Amino acid sequence: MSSRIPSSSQNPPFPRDPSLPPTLAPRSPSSVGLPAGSPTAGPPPAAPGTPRPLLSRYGWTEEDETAFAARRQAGQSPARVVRRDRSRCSLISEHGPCEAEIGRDVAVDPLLSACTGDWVALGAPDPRRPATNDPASTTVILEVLPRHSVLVRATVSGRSTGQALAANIDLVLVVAALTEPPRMARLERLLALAWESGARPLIVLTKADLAAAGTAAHAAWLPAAAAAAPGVDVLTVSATAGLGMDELRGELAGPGPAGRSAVLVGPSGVGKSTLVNALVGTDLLAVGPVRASDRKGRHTTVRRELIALPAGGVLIDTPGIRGVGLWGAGDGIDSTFAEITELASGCRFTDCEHSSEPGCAVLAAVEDGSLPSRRLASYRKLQRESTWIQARHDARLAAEERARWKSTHKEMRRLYADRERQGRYR
Ligand SMILES: Nc1nc2c(ncn2[C@@H]2O[C@H](COP(=O)(O)OP(=O)(O)OP(=O)(O)O)[C@@H](O)[C@H]2O)c(=O)[nH]1
Ligand SMILES: [Mg+2]
Ligand SMILES: [Zn+2]
Repeated sequence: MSSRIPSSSQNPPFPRDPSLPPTLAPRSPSSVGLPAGSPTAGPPPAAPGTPRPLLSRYGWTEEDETAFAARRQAGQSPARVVRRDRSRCSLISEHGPCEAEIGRDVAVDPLLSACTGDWVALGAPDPRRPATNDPASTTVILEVLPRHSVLVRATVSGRSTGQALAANIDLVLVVAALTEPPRMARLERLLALAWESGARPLIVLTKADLAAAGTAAHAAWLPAAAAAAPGVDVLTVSATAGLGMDELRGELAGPGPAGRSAVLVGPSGVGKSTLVNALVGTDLLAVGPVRASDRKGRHTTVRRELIALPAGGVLIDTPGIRGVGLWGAGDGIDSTFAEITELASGCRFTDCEHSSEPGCAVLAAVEDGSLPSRRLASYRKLQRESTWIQARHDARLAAEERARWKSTHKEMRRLYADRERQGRYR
């Protein structure tokens, strides 16, 4: 299996030394940005239909390889985005880690442009661009391949567009610390985003060594998580004491040989990077202390980064979120509030808003105490936000469409005026 991977010290076969993060591995000209099939780019590409051994560790499957066949024939090669920095990405290619610029044909929209976890097609740079001495410029990202899932939030800048945070993930680990009181609304918001991504959410409660079973903090969390996230599994872990870590490892390794791709989301200081370090078995990522006064973190992690785990699977660490805006989370909200969606099917009106309509099964459930009114309020709040974001997005699209028409119109008028002038002077 590893026979296809060059075994020089610059290009170690997998499994690599876990202390060597993909992005910090030593690089040589032969491992940096060379298109597949070039004389110094390592072994010749395998026959179409054969997944690359290194890439399969990152989730590349036989089906992906088959779908890539035409691109491979055109001299392109697949790679996964480990980290995105402005106009370039750190990647894992079939020959090891490399870097590449994002090509001009890749969309600039933060929803569609390359993000951590994306699979991309690498190829020769645009012939229109002047050559440089930078080895990373020998290959560019030509295209972002279709995603099977993507975690999206509304952009922080308040522009009415979404921002892709992590792509091609199987699991969203919604992380919270047992040392803090449960915040149901935040949990519900993150779960709505997680469900909307197309991946499965999993709640991970950290720092179990500081709030062991039987303590008040621990006792408050489990019913809270169950109420905020019906049908979502909850794992209680301690990275420092090793509690629950085998279970987490098992979730990430998954049933298949490639393992699962997961992303960590949650506020600063809950121990996301500490979890990665514990799973990798070394201090790969920086971790920061929490403030003694309010136990808040200090936003130690500043980038989204994908890390391969020795026991299988890959994990994307993310900076702690301050606030996260919903983006197109209609179905995600329905999944998060599954019991309300279920009740709503019994409402008299199909478009019931569960506010004051007669024959509303949801209000009846609040009335008889089987549905907490807090839960309905939270559902309505997220619904309103989602509708508002959608309306703003639609308004932006409409404005862009108008602007496009205006400029086409202008262009046409200029064209007719030119023709008329030419006709007159002919
Ligand atoms: N006792 C104990 N402390 C932990 C555990 N996990 C994390 N910590 C501590 O919590 C603090 C924050 O951990 P980080 O891993 O930096 O948290 P983070 O979620 O990555 O934070 P940001 O990068 O700021 O988003 C550090 O002081 C860790 O040592 C744990 O299981 N038990
Ligand atoms: Mg961190
Ligand atoms: Zn209703």
